[in-house]
Amino acid sequence: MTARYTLHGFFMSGPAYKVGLMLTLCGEAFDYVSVNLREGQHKTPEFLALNRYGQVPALVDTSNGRSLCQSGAILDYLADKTGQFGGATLDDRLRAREWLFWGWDKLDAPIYRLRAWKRGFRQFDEAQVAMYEAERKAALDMLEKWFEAGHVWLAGDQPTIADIDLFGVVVFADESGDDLTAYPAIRGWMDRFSALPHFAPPSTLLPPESRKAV
Ligand SMILES: N[C@@H](CCC(=O)N[C@@H](CS)C(=O)NCC(=O)O)C(=O)O
Repeated sequence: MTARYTLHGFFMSGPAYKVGLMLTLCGEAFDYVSVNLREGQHKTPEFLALNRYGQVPALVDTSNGRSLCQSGAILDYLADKTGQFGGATLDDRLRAREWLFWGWDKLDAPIYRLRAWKRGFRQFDEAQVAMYEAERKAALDMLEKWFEAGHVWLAGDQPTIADIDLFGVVVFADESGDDLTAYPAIRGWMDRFSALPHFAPPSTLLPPESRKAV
């Protein structure tokens, strides 16, 4: 089977998971190419031709030869191409994108960086760790308040790319610090999200090795 999309990612990458999650929730089978960050495969000329920033994920749309990078931009592109998860109304679309930009600013950095620090991939001094821990708490508090207020999803009454994007961060929260016991409303949203058709966790979507679409 020839898949329309090829995702280049790494098995531990949160941003690559977001893209794999979007594809799978949209019912799009995709070929997966494992880019070994530990061996520097993301800095080779071949990979830089796909993603000038030298980062995973990169997504190739074989129907038109486009290679796309930056997970938020890729989610936006896939929403456009599939007609799914973009937001039902203009207000929902705007709200979804507000959450995307907020996420990159406030949520992704502390959670991904603390996770990398805990796994020994990045080194921070005590003051930096304390700063990320405070940022992590502030961002999770913000999300908790949103769902505590009775919102079912982040933008409108259906899941959008905002939910996909932020789920792709919060799913790693327990690896970045305490589990989410103190955040029942976030956990409720995660349960709703995990019950969506075709949902798959990071371990299933991003294997350590490359694989063809099935
Ligand atoms: N803003 C980027 C972040 C991507 C990113 O941080 N990727 C990491 C892996 S999780 C990476 O490739 N790191 C290697 C590097 O930056 O050199 C996106 O959303 O795609």
